[in-house]
Amino acid sequence: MRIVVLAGGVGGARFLSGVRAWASTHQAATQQAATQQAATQQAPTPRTVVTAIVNVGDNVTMHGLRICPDLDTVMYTLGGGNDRERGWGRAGESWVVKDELAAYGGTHSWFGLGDRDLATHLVRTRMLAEGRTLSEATAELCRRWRPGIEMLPASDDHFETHVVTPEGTMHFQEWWVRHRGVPEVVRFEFDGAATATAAPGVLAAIADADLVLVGPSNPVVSIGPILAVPGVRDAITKSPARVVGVSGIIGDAPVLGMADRCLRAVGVACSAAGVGGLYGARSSGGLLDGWLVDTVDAGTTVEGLPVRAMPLWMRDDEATAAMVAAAVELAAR
Ligand code: GDP
Ligand code: FO1
Ligand code: CA
Repeated sequence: MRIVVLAGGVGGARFLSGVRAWASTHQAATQQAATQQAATQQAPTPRTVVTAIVNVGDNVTMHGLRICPDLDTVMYTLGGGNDRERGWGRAGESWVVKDELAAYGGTHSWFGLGDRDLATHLVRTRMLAEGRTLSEATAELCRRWRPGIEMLPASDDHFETHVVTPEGTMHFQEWWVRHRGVPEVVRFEFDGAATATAAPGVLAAIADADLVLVGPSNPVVSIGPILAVPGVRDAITKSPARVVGVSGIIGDAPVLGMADRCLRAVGVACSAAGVGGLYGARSSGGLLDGWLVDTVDAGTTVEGLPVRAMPLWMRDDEATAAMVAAAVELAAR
């Protein structure tokens, strides 16, 4: 079974951890079934493969270093090296370089680059300067972290989320981290989206998938930029795979982050119904074949879309794997 997951940072990473857990259980069950059938004993057991297509819109250059927050969050989380409280960055981090930069009165001291995290950006930036692609740099970094899934940046090309505010346009990180998401958002722009192409393997993974999962990541600034990479949305709508989405909004609020502010900016209600409607039913030109909402949102309807309610709090891998199992069931309907 081939599963493709669209993912942003913290929410995407937690969801992927549960997908990986579900896949490992599913693989073991498939293996057991195969060995019980003497006739198929010789044939190789089909593998359960998980491919994450990760948002690159948050990527930013600071101090000449290329920083990819969502890729790193997914990589550190699945590799067991993330800071669980902050969600982003490394566990056991120290901040000597950040303090030293601040002592110089650095212009970018509002962005917290930890000492351990810096090594990742140094390796990536060196590879990019040598002419390697972001996909290649990501694969190299994953040789250390062994996330247990295939991690693909949505695009290797220049692609950045910018925020248009009444005071001017700024990078997404400047809006969210430097200005704490306070400036009013006129609109989000995906700089580079017109000419970017999907990274190697992205469109093929979607075309070959049995199931595409749209994680509970921020629909506007995590999933939105992935779908804005030319060819990606089209590949999903044309894929023979079923497409099931998971709501990151429970009740009338996101579990964490700024999705409420982002949804307001695009005129969509901050609710499971609002986000389900934004993605839309594939049967009527949208993206999804099924939509998972939390039990508090039971009764949610989205035109043309089967909706199932179940607990959507990703407390641990077990709870998240149960969400994945429900998505698989919904896809089989
Ligand atoms: P970011 O890039 O770090 O902002 O992370 P993502 O975009 O991948 O994920 C953020 C989204 O994940 C937010 O809208 C959250 O509401 C959602 N999220 C985080 N934890 C949970 C959870 O336990 N359950 C659900 N359903 N959504 C969650
Ligand atoms: N988020 C913050 O709120 N403050 C920071 O100083 C900060 C630094 C940072 C450094 C590396 C990295 O990979 C992520 C970092 N983040 C920080 C998170 C980043 O802004 C994320 O893109 C957002 O949380 C939304 O995805
Ligand atoms: Ca993000």
